[in-house]
Amino acid sequence: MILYTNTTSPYSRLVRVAWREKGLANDIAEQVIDPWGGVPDFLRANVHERVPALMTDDGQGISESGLILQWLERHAPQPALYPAQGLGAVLQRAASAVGAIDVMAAIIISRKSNPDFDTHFMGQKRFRTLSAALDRLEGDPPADLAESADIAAIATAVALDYARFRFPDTDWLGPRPALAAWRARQAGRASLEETMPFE
Ligand SMILES: N[C@@H](CCC(=O)N[C@@H](CS)C(=O)NCC(=O)O)C(=O)O
Repeated sequence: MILYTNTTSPYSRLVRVAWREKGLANDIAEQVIDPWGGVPDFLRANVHERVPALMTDDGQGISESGLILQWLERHAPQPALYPAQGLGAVLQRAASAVGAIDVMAAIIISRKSNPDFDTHFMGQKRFRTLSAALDRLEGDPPADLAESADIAAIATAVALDYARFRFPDTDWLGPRPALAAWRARQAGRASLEETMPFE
């Protein structure tokens, strides 16, 4: 199996962390590519030319991080990304975290076509909802990865690290002590350490 990825993409990191938490890191070849570079094998895996994209051993090209995670959960059910017990609460937290990732990615992309995006009313909405999502997680943080390596915990770690990576001038965790303590407890987790974003 090949996972097309890059070193900055938070969507790719969701999949890369989940893969490691399931103990399958050796079952997959990660290929770092430039999604703007027209790499032919990658285009076969994802017609939309975005990372992550998975090419399975039987030649199925699966893109969209959420769909790849569904495939992964069937392929290796434990530890569960979507645990049967408390599923609603896990998905509610995951929605806040994945939504925060979407908002940050939207800001980065929108800045490319509109340098004033941050002050545009759409930009202001994006930053407002990003803060609201983190506030919600502050009030109801996920379980630690050591307890439950579920989609809420993985997505929260990816969102917090992406916020620090892309928006380093903002103190995201200072005003959110519960989330700060939560992230500190995940320090040293191999799945996170091996996938920290870098340019
Ligand atoms: N909804 C997709 C989003 C994937 C995505 O936007 N990936 C970005 C990198 S973070 C990308 O490849 N961008 C290249 C492009 O937009 O052409 C997912 O969940 O996988």
